[in-house]
Amino acid sequence: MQVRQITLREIRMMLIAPFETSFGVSTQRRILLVEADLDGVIGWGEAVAGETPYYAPETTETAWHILRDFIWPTLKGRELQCASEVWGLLARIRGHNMAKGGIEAAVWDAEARSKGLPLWKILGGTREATPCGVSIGIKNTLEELTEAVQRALSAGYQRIKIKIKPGWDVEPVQRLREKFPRIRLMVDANSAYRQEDWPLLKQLEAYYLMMIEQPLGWDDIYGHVELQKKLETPICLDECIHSEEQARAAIELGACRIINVKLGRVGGYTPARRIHDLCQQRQIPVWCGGMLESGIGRAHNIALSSLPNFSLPGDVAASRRYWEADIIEPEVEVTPQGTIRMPTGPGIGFSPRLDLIEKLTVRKEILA
Ligand code: OSB
Ligand code: MG
Repeated sequence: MQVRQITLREIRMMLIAPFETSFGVSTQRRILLVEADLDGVIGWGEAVAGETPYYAPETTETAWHILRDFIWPTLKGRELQCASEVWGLLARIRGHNMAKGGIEAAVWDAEARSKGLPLWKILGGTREATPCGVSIGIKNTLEELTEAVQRALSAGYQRIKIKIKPGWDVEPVQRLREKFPRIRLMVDANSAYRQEDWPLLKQLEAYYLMMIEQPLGWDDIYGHVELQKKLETPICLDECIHSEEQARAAIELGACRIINVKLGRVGGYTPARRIHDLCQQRQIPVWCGGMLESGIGRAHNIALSSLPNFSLPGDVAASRRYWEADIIEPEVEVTPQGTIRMPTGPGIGFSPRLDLIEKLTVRKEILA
């Protein structure tokens, strides 16, 4: 397959409701879509960088720059046997995993479409459906929080994750445990705590959480090793794991017992599958994280979640939790049992709604 052309597009999409984490509030997304033309077959990907560098170093702007000025010149006109070659070709570019993951995913989609097969099958997926959880942002009141949790449970979601930060941690968890003693509950701090806050995190252990996600610094493996020694609750790492090497270090050193895998954070399917395989060997369960993606990024998260060690419910939720109208057809739906079924069509198995995408586009560049 020859990489003939790529199209970059920035679309703007309003979230149904603002999403607050320890690092800020998101109301409108600036989403970078990547369309790759391989021998005339079009594949779609999403570079999942945020608007700000507060979760990870990349932003929508940096991803655009790296894709146009460094990734495109590397891939232009290349003959590829398969999409798994992309990661190696881009190895010279350090970091910028979200930019790499956006194009890599588009090439995988194109390869699967050209073979007429679902992407999840060519990835080696074995799960016909994936269990779903939700990620619930920081709310103004405990009442608002309990209502949001109740709605998610009524919709069937199998696991509830709430965002925490200093001042919004023990109380909300305690309240949820009173109201919902039996649910699968976890928290995500997005690096809002420091090692010396361990006694506070220890208090959370009274509420038997499934895991505590990324309590300490985004690059602090050692801090998590020390913290995990003090906690019985498993630590799950998100921000810290941006490569297979970081995953190996975290596992070998005991920094975590669970890993959240995000395609963008690790740079695409090739590193994501390696981390998946490593975790499987070491009996570390993984789950698929989310980045408030449009339907394109979400479709890729669904495909990734078909791999066998994605045994815990992910942050892969229905389109309607995020958007008034999603950019794919059909929209992502969650069954009353709280699962998403793997699609049966070729590629990502969802069709981009080109008319809607055009309307939402604020910037477009064709690289040929
Ligand atoms: O830490 O998992 C995270 C959203 C943006 C950035 C980081 C995170 C999140 C979420 C939302 O938790 C997951 C989703 O529903 O897409
Ligand atoms: Mg997280």
